[in-house]
Amino acid sequence: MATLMKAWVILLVYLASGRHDTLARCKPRKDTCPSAWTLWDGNCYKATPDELDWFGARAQCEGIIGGKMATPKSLQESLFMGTLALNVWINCNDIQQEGTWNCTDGVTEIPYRNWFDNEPNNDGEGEDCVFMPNDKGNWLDVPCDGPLKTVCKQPIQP
Ligand SMILES: [Ca+2]
Ligand SMILES: [Ca+2]
Repeated sequence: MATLMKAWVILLVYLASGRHDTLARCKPRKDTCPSAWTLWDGNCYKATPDELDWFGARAQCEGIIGGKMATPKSLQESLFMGTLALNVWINCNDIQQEGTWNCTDGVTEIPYRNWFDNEPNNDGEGEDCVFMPNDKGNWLDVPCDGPLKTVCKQPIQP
């Protein structure tokens, strides 16, 4: 009984102190990204739930998930994306012209490249899509049929 009283006193002191308000105000703002998206450097990110071919993954970002299939602009962004999902498609292909890589975040062209040694090599019957397989952020060209997840990206909401 004494323990219960003590707990009540501690709770009342806590509530009276206003500390709970302070703690609430110190929480990171979550209203900048939609629920279940992760904020990183001014953009919101979310991994797709399903493993699909490259086109299906891109469509899943633009459809049910929202945002655009991401291409990292830096090693830092690649490593961040690796915390959401390993083994992902990124928004790069050389489908239009063999060897000319079209990399985009769905809005602007991305000049950043991080190929593994001896990649891209358009191996076998041709490899036109880009796979980021590990947490080091290196890229390989592979056939576009996967199936793999991807990471979707969108700007923070105003
Ligand atoms: Ca190719
Ligand atoms: Ca390759």
